Amino acid sequence: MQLQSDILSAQKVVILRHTKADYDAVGSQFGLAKLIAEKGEADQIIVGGSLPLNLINFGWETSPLKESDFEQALVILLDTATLSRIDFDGLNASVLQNARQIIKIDHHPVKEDEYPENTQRYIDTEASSTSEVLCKLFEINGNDVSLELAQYLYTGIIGDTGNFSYGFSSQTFVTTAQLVAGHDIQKFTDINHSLTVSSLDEARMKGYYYTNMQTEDDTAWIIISQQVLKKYSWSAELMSVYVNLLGTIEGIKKWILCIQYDDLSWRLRIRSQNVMINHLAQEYGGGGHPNASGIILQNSKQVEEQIQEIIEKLKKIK
Ligand SMILES: [Mn+2]
Repeated sequence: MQLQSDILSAQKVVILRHTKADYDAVGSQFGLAKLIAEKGEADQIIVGGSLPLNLINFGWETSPLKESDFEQALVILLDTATLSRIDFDGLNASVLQNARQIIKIDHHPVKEDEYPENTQRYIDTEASSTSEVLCKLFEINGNDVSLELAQYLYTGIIGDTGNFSYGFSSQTFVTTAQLVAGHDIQKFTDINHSLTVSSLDEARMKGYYYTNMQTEDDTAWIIISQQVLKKYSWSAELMSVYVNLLGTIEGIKKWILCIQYDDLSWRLRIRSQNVMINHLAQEYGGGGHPNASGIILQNSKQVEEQIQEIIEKLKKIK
């Protein structure tokens, strides 16, 4: 097929994916880079985008992007429904104007993707993950590729299916079986394990959530001040990663994390299972999606009262 040969014959390739990268974003990105390195002709393969704190220790690496990277390049955009979510590493999407060719590969269904008109799209909404899309597109067989390549794509598949607990089809198993063929299976079970373990510090953060969260009916909340963060030397940013732990308690349908940053301002993250909570965020100058919204409150004498007021209002949302 033309698409595969365009990718494998390109001399200069830039591979990007969405911001707040997850395992599929990064797994498909590095998996494709490795595939091009092993089977393609490129002498320049550029892999960009910042990595979230919880993925940094996973052995992935990206390089800072420059505008000149895009000149005459084949740019491949992975796992990202809309262009505005692409991680250009601080650059503007206008750098795409210098690209020789643009290809989008994804598994998310979307009507309007904002991508440039000349973008070639390959979207397989039946696939569990972009990593699975790549496996199918290139008919990847583990016997013909390195262990490292197979591990990247495997990580993407188990990332988006939560270790095969949702969002997969029978084809996902066929594709995955072919992907791991010929390699020591222990190298893949090691990945399953590494995705479920956390550092001692992270485990203690989660423990803090479970110990200190409060609940009433279907609402859960936790308030974490700078005082607490300083006491344990935790960052507000990393601590916020676990906001959805509040939603893992039986019967909880909406929850809020109120956390204080270094500059003493408060970020309130409101989440819900199926009730709409964004109007509450809007009421306080915040915003977001129906099930995930945020509010920023500057530090003041009234801030604690304000937080309590917001929690009370959240409890009443049905
Ligand atoms: Mn994905």
